Amino acid sequence: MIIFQRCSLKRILQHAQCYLRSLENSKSLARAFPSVLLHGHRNTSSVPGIAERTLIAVKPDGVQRRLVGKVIQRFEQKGFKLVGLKMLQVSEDLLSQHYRELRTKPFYPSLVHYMTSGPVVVMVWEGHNVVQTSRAMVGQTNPAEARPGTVRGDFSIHVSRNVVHASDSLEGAQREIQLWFQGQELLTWTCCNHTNTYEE
Ligand code: 3AN
Repeated sequence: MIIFQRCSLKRILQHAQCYLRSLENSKSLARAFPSVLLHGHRNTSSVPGIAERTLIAVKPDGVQRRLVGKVIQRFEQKGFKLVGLKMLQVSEDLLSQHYRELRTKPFYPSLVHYMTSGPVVVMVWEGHNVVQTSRAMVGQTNPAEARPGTVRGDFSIHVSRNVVHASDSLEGAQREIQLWFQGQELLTWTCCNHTNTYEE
């Protein structure tokens, strides 16, 4: 009887330890979730880098010229997935963080003036190699050098009014996404035509 009681007590203790371990695991998952949303580095698929994310913004000239739809259409047509979208009037503070590398450039004051002159539409797009591909889709910084077929090549003439912004590296994209978006503003959703975009 005493032996039986010891055995069942041992088993109860083992179950309790197992339960506590699973509780701890789910807590650490919950802690990781917001960062996963911001960085877009989940890998829920066998296709590597499928959840890569980048920041694309239609600047005030693009919004004024009613080019928002055309920019979105290009990214949708390509097959990338929209996971965040908003329109806002940018503050100088946000801009100075966004363009921190350009603060010492002679054109910086006019850049800030132009970027705060009207609303901006900012988006997060997701997909395989999206950072590099979207830079190619957007084209060279100077529209005079941007190839036809790119957004800047097709819709702009001068470097000071080049319609869109696209993150230039994976690290840059992560930094900019965190700067422009709150974690809960980014959605994780499944595209119904996923298998027509990627091979599983
Ligand atoms: P990109 O936007 O292609 O990453 P950056 O980061 O060098 O290029 O420049 C950021 C923004 O600053 C450009 N999109 C453009 O609006 C502006 N800019 C860059 N170079 C000049 C320049 N020489 N004169 C005026 N504006 C410029």
